[in-house]
Amino acid sequence: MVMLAMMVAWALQAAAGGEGGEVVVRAPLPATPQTPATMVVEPVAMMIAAFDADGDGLVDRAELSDGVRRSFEAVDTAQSGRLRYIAFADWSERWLGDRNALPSPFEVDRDQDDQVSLDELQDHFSRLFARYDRSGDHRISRSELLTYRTAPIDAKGPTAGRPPVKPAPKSEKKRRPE
Ligand SMILES: [Ca+2]
Ligand SMILES: [Ca+2]
Repeated sequence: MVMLAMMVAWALQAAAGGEGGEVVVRAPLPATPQTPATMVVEPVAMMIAAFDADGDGLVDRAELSDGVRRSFEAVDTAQSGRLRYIAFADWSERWLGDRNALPSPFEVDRDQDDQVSLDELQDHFSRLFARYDRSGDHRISRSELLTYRTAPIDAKGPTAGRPPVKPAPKSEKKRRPE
């Protein structure tokens, strides 16, 4: 009984920070200047990065086309060779993270038959490859997949205006008919 009382007393003392101990209250660290997140990765760039099959951190064209084909076949479970727009949205959600991520099916479906074929998808990614491969060494590095944002997100998204050709007009507000 005495032992228990001593233990309780010791526990209370310990909880109080010890005899004569100072209770140190740490203030939050001084606020550091907020730096805007200027390095971002577009959904399609995330997908391309994941195509690196041999783990060298670079994506070459063979890895790209293999990866595109695998992504297509994973969604085209009926092996029809075509994705209707709903199926394309499934493809987008699975590989780009969102049904509305770019590229849109309208961009990819070049012959506008309301279906995206594997060839059309390969063709689109081939053009993306050429755009991302800024150094022209036929491999895409992670640094080439980064996007540096110094301005608000361009509504045109990842497949347009990279790199910016000209400064965007200050205001893109819709003009109302007078
Ligand atoms: Ca690689
Ligand atoms: Ca098509």
